[in-house]
Amino acid sequence: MHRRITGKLVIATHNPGKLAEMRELLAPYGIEAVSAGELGLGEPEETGADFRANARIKAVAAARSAKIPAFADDSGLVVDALDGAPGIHSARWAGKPADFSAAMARIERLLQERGATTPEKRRAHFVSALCVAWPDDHLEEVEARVDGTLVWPPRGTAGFGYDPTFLPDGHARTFGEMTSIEKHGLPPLGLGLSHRARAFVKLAEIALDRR
Ligand code: ITT
Repeated sequence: MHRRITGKLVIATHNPGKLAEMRELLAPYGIEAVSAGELGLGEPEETGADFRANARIKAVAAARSAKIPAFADDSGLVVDALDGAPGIHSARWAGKPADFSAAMARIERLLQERGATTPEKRRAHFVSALCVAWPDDHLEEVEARVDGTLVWPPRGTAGFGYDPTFLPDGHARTFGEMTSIEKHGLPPLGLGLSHRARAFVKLAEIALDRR
């Protein structure tokens, strides 16, 4: 049985770009959202083997500490020519403090080494696994992806992370050149464009009531 999300929710992320997007996605549903940072929650170690497992680790840890339902996203960029890297290690490739220019340059260097110079050889997708966990360990989990190609040099300053290098299929602008509304591509204007928005549309279907 699916469970509806009502009342207060902690957004279990320490990534400001994601936090902003997750708040925007929740906005039409009348959910009061507080962030893990505002509650002073720690960051659990992401020891899962895939996106879904890591989203679950983050949501369960936050729900148990905060004693209210928690919403987590685990996401990343999966590059075909790099055998799926950086994948679940997408944040780690940027180092600490995060330097995504360096991470995008590293991907480009590896693509060049493999002779991946045409769009067909530069296929990639973003994945987002979303998990909502309740303090009694009930879970709602969804996952989605968006396919595209990697451009070089990076284009645009909007968004976060690898956005400037990712050109979603069917579009002429990278995520870094889109407003957040375009990147989400949500109804009534669209059906969900980004990985996170597509996963969120699935979550809304099973667990959210529009205000
Ligand atoms: P939390 O675990 O605290 O949520 P994080 O940044 O460590 O933050 P992840 O482990 O899920 O999160 O790493 C995902 C990385 O993948 C993120 O840091 C970005 O580099 C990249 N990423 C995910 N979604 C993205 C998006 O919509 N646009 C650009 N890059 C994205």
